[in-house]
Amino acid sequence: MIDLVTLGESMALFTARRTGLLRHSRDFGLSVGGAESNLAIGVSRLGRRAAWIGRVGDDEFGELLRSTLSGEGVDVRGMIVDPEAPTGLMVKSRRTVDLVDVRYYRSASAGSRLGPADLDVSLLRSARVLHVTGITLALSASAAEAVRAAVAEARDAGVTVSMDVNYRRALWSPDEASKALREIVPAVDVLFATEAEGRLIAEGEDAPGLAEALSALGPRHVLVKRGSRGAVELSDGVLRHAEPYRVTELDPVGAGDAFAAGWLAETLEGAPPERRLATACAAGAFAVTSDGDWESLPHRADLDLLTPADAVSR
Ligand code: KDG
Repeated sequence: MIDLVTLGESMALFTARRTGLLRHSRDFGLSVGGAESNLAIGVSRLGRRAAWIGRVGDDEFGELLRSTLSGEGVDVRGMIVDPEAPTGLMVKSRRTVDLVDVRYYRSASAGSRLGPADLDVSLLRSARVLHVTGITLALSASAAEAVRAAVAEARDAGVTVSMDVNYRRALWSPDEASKALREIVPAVDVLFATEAEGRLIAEGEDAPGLAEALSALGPRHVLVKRGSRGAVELSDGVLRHAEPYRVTELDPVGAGDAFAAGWLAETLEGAPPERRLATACAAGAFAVTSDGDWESLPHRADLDLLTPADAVSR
C-alpha cells in the first residue's frame, strides 16, 4: 500500500567541488535532485511508502534516478523512460562559500514532457496523499495538465491533496505563477509556502496574517515556512508557531522539501499536530547540513539527535 504519490521532474545534479566561478571547476559530484523526489525520499526515510511518477531519458542519468530512488525505498513503478528526450541536468556551484548558485539544463527534457496520460491513475487513487509542486505547473503545458489531472483524480477519490508552491523564477514569472497558483489552491488540502511564495497567492502583513488569507482560499492546513525563523501553521483555525533548530547551514537547497516530507510523514503516522510541525522543522534543519538536495534528510532515529534544547528561542 502506497501512502503518498508525487509527480514531477527529477534531474541529474552535478555539484562543483570547488568554490568560485564554475568555469574553473574541474571536479564535480554527481547525484540527483528534484523537489518531488526529494520529498518522496524524505517520506520514505521517515517510514512511510512513497511513489514518484515522472519521465526520464533513456540514458545513464535516467538509470541513476531509478537506482537512487529505488535505493531509498521510493516506489518507481510510475517512472516512464522517454526514448525521445534526455534526462534534465542541474549544476550547482558556489560563487562564494555562502552563495549557492543553481543552473538548470532542462528545456525539452524528458521530465518536462510529462503529461496527463503518464499518470498511473489506480496508483494515485489508492494513495492517501497526492503531493504536487508549482515547479511541475511551470515546466510545460502538458506537465501543468498532468498536475491538474492528478489533483482532479485525487479529489474525486478522496485522496488528500498537498502542494508546495516551490516558486522557481527560472521557470516562470511571478504573474504567471500567481495566476496558475490562484486557480489550483482552492483544490488543495495542505499548502506549503514561504512568505514570499504565499504573497504570490494572497495578501498578508505577517506570517499568521498570510496563513489566514491563504486558508480562506480553501486549504485546511497552511504551512508558512520562515527558514531560520521557524514556521507558522494554521490548521482547522488553530495557529501554531514552530521553533527553528540550530544547525550549521551548508546548503539551503532542499530544506522546503524536507519540511513538507516531515510534516506529511507524521500526518500519515497519525501524529499529533505539535509533533508533525516539530518533525517538519527538524527535517528542514537536517536538509541544510550537507551539500546534497536530499542526502542529509533524517531517518526516524535521527530525529532524536536534534533535541528541544537545540531549539532557538524566538
Ligand atoms: O527544492 C529543491 C529542488 O529545487 C531541487 O532539488 C531541484 O526540483 C528542483 C528544481 O526544480 O529546482
